[in-house]
Amino acid sequence: MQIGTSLTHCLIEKQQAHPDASGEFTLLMNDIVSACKVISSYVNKGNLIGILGSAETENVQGETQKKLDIISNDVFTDTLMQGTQVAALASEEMDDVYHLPANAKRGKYLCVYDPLDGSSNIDVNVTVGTIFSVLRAPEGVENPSEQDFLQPGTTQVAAGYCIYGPSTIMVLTTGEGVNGFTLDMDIGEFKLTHPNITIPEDTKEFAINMSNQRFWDAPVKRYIDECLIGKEGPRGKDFNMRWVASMVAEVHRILTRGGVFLYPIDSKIRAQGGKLRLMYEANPMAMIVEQAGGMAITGPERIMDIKPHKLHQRVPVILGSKNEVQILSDYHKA
Ligand code: P6P
Repeated sequence: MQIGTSLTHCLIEKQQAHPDASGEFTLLMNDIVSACKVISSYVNKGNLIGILGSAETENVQGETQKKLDIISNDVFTDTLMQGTQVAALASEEMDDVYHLPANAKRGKYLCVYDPLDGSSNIDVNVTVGTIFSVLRAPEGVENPSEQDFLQPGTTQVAAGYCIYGPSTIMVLTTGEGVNGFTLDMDIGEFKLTHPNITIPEDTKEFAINMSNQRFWDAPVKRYIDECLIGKEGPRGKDFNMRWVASMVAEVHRILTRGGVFLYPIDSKIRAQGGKLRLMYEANPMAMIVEQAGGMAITGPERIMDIKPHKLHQRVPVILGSKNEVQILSDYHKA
């Protein structure tokens, strides 16, 4: 596909490449794209329309919700429900599975999403994004249950994110590589700008919240210490560090120029299993990273092999440039 091709054209071309395709997935993707365009518009307007700040409510994570968290969740949920391609929905911002109204037409997919990841940054105008994962719904089930969502990452039909930064960029994989599309806001169209994204296998850049250093387990301590020693040490090169506190921004940087992102288990969050959520942060990002030639693990195991046991389950996340993540994998096995 040529640079500048519209996302709509690319989706239809992909459908045509699968003769048995019904067009339902294309419709679902179109709904996701529409929802992200609306969220992008709200994010870009921010305080101009008084939607920044906290909503004085908490989500299931116990996190204070931003007004834009709720607005983004409503936009994504309503757009997909009305698009008739899903049988149920789940979101970081909703405690339970969202069941469609009794008279609503059901589709053959499930979608689980973080409608505005990194939203703690929204009030300080730092990049945020929407993360989504598409799964198959069970056949003949009117209202899929939480159990129906608890599929390992390897079963994802598609995964993607829309990053609301200096540009709004939709990054998407359906299991055949990763492509990025930039929103041309003058005409409201996403255009192919990043075809066949590939993560460099090596890097000199790591991303971790260093304030948690005293809580880390030995393998992560060892790896970060070696990065900080630099070229005089066993890694033989100096490293740079980044931490945006917005996973979408970190992953997008890694897709663009390489790097390794770590939100590992530590003694402070061990009881809850980790910080990031498996179903709508770790799994979709892991599919994208693997499809771009990178690696995504919890430390001891591949993220996409995990059999989920609850909808808002948290896991440790280490992902990025394959050769660096492999070192961390080896350290967890040592
Ligand atoms: P901390 C945002 O809240 C998020 O879920 C990820 O996007 C981000 O990587 C992480 O949490 C930031 O966590 O502990 O640095 O605020």
